[in-house]
Amino acid sequence: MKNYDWINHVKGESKFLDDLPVPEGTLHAFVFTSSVAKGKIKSIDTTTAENYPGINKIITYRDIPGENQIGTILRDEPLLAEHEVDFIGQPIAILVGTDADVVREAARLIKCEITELPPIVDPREAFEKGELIIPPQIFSLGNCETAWQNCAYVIEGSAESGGQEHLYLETQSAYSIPVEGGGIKIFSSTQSPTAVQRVTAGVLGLPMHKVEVDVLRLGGGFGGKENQATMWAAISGLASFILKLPVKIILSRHEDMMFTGKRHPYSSDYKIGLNKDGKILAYDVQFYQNAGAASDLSPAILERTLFHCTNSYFVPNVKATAYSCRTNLPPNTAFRGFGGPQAMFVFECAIHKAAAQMGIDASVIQENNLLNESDEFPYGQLTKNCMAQPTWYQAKNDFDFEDRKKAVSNFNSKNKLVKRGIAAMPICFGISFTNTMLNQASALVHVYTDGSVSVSTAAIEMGQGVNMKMRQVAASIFSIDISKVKIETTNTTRIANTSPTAASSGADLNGRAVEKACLIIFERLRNFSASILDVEDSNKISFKDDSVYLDGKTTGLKWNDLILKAYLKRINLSSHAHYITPNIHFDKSTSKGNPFAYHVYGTAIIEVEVDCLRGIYKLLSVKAVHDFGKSMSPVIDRSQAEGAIMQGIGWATVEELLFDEKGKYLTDTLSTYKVPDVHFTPEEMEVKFLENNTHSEAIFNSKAIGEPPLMYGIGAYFAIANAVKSFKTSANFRYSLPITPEKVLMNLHGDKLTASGIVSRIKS
Ligand code: MTE
Ligand code: LUZ
Ligand code: MOS
Repeated sequence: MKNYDWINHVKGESKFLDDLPVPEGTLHAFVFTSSVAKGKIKSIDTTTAENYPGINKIITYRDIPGENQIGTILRDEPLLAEHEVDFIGQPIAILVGTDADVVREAARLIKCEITELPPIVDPREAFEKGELIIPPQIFSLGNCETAWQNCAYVIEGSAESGGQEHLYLETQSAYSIPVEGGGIKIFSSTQSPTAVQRVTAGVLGLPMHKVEVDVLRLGGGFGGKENQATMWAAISGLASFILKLPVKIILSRHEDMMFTGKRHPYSSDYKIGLNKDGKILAYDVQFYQNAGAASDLSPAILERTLFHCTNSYFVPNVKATAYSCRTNLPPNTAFRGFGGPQAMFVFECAIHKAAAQMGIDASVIQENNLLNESDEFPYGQLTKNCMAQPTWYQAKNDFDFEDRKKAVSNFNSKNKLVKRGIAAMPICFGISFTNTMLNQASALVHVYTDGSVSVSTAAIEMGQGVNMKMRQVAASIFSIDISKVKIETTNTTRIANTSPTAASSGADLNGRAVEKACLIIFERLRNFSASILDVEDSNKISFKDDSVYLDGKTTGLKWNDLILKAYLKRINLSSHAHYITPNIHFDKSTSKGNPFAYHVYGTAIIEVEVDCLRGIYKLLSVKAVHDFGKSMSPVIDRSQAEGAIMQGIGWATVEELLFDEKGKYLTDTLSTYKVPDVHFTPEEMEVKFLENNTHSEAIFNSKAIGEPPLMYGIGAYFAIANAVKSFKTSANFRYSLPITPEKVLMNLHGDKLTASGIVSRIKS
């Protein structure tokens, strides 16, 4: 099943927000933002800017008719700064004018005096100063304190992981028009139309039914539009509401990179204990999350970090503590993996360091500790249909892991300046929003009198192919050709109270809702068919290939004719359905429960080659055995896996997000922030489907695919680290992700380079 969207993307025919035709007189908005990371606003003078030709209005917090608040989990983020600023790029005023250039030119004419205060950019410093977003969160299993004494090896260390820019192709954008009755309609590039609706209604002081949000598709979200599209939608909504005219805002790439939050950098300490056979007995870890200046989704991300602190391993004694630290960076936010990758990296560092001390390969410890059936996670859930070992052993066999390891060490013994490295990376990712309440979705299905079908859901199409999957569900329930099914825009008037399309659960949740809604109509049609065919038992009726069958034989009655007949007999051809994930619960007070519908597993093997003179490297191969369940669309799912792997490798290797001690991003352009390009992709990439999977929790026995494969990318870090170690066994580097060529060079020759004064800038 191909994804029809792709054809339109390639032809340039797909529409994105900025392609929507707008009425004449549409205004453009831009923001005047803080240039300092922490300070008190002394004065603001907008008169010169206001008189600039083409400017209609400059809006400050005083003009907000409702509440100046966009926080969702916690109410700690103003839409427009009032008296204080907390990060560079924080909006202070909105400029509205006749075109996109005019508002930007006028922004430079605003005079704002800010008394600078010392900012915090380091999460550990924030922790020390008591700047926590929420109280410390702890997950524990067994008893760590008493377990250490049974350990033959106890290894301690720390690990750093950097942020990551989402780099969705379509930048943050929104367009609002005033509608009759004092309401507004917002077109937004958001993963969460309901968040946009609720927050904008609050800002405007309107009931939610006066704010309609419509989303056609996103040019990528990757989590960056789960919460942070809301600010830009609220800005255009506010401007449009005040001026009673359509207002559009589209950020440039540079603005988007400067103003918006990223993946959270983490700084962590760990202690791991193993017995003499290499079984992990205890793990104690502290995570310091760099949350940025407001809570955004940080508490939920922090929690997912804890949920994934032992990756795909069984550890009987665990204590994991997590701190969400308030700093003066733009609020960090959801990013594919949602705190999971950060946690899994730390555990892999612990294994890697332990292996080095024990004089064995890390893969020995990995294999020795993989989750088994009915093992307990630190949050009390037991594994079920656990595929940690099946994926590991299939990868090991299919990709000749033992032979490849030998080939790598052979290569290394023969080559002096070029070294190879290999690493395995198993993953385990929990599927469901960890906030149980969010695991709901609904669908609205209409069958029109010509037999064509319209489907609305809460799912947002952002390139991941969810619309195609929804079409497949409807077409398959009705047994009609997929061309008869259309997926509508995601719209809060048609589908209310939507959860964000996130947590990889878009297809799972919305697919089930579509299935339910279609089945309701299907049952009506089956009963109706039975009545017109004069059959008593409607179970004898089935649908196949756009036709009605009786006892498995065709009746000559076509879908289109059936629908028209049903309409004439006043049969209801529309249905709405609501789905909730069954049997999930989580008690926040004890941090125990059954939060996930199921887990996704897999194992990747990554091989790299490092030029040990220059520190540069290339990816030779990435091979994974992934647990797809029974894929609904192997083409889409494979492409999701490959894309996620490259995004994960980018995070682990070349994507380095730097900021200075004054809270200013140093990498807010594409000339300073490196993302993997086509030349960087491995020469060989293979994603195999795990054989013999019997999983059956999600729609049509499929499994969520969006986020889990990103975490294979962590393996690239260790493959490179291993290559470096084989050049310089004494290399005793800090675990600091991403492992950029710069860091590789410093690990290889840092002592000499520093001594010769070549390097002053690079610290790690
Ligand atoms: N794939 C593309 N092409 N673009 C995206 O923005 N977002 C990812 C993933 N794959 C994304 C993507 C993220 S962060 C999530 S949570 C899932 O898609 C969301 O979609 P799903 O729930 O339908 O898998
Ligand atoms: N968003 C959220 C998420 O609100 N809760 C989650 O558990 C989650 N997980 C992954 C990505 N987004
Ligand atoms: Mo994805 S981080 O759940 O949007």
